Amino acid sequence: MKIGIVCYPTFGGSGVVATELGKALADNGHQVHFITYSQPARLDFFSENLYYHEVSVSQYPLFDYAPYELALSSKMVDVVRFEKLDILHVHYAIPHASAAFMAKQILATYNIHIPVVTTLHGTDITLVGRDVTFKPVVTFSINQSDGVTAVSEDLRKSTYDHFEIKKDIRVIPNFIDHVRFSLKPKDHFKKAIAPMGERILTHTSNFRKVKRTQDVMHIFKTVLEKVPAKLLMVGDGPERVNCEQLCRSLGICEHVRFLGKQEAVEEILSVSDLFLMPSASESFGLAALEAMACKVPVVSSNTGGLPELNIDGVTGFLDAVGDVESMAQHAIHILEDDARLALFKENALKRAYEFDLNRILPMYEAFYNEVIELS
Ligand code: GMT
Repeated sequence: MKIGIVCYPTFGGSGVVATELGKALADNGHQVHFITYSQPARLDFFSENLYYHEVSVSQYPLFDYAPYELALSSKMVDVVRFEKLDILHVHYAIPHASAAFMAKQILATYNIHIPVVTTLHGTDITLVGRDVTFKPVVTFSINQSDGVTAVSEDLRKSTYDHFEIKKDIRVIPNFIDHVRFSLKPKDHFKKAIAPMGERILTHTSNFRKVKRTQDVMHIFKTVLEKVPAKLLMVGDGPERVNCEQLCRSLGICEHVRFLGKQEAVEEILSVSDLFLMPSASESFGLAALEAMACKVPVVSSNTGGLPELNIDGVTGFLDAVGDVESMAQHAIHILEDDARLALFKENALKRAYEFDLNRILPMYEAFYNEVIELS
């Protein structure tokens, strides 16, 4: 198949899933064309089946806001026509699904039919998409897509609950490439971070409000009272500065390292004993799956799609959003006993294998074929 993939080329979950999917499809012999405004973060190598088309928006003094969506539609038209694509797969509804609708209409004037698959990732439905400024367009463009997928049952339900959707939504969960995300021998790094054999807790995110990064600080402070530990905060974003300040006022800074954005997350996860994800909303929780694939149990909130990934009492624990006391007690329960920790680690890895790339990739391929046949 010749597949066009449209996504945000950033470190965000939807961009990561889109990029990893494209790479895996290319490895499986498909020709994959990425259409984005800059090179996707994890697409910095050559492969004969991978193509990258940059969307550039002309600046003009008249524009306070340059019309990116129009430039994107035009680029989709161009790539579909000249590369003879079989299908367009857009990740994150805003503005990709409506830009694809526009491209599809234009292509029809050239007698070209291009099926469009939209994958809903989370905040495009749960946060941004629900905003009245976007809702009518999001609803329309989802209904106009030839196929729609969501990354969890919960996101599927939430889409039906909050939008008037007539289309079937297929659940295809996030996946993990165990070749990249696996326990790596990084003992020297572990020693440097935790010289006295302290437990290492990790949080990775884009430090947006929805991630409740300050909860991570409160949880860690309570853990520290019972278990010698270190905390690694990976990533960057608007809440980082508040988090750093809280860390200082809680007096725990000597045990906390803010590492900023990191490429080799799997190496940091490889030295970790526990992953914290106290998010206010999380459609799936890809970062938690990445941790589990590196044999790291997860203490998370019980919101959104997290209960579909993290099994309470088995791969970690699930607590109500904001219940930092319970999250801390669960973290201590896992960390204070070597044998218990080892069991949780095994369980986390076993569960991660249920989301192995090789199990999920065929779901997308089958869905593309279905959509092409029916549209
Ligand atoms: O979590 C983020 O802030 C990034 C966001 C995105 O859209 O890029 O991630 C969403 O999509 C991921 C991939 O499908 C999911 O694993 C994340 O759970 C989801 N984030 C939220 O729902 C908050």
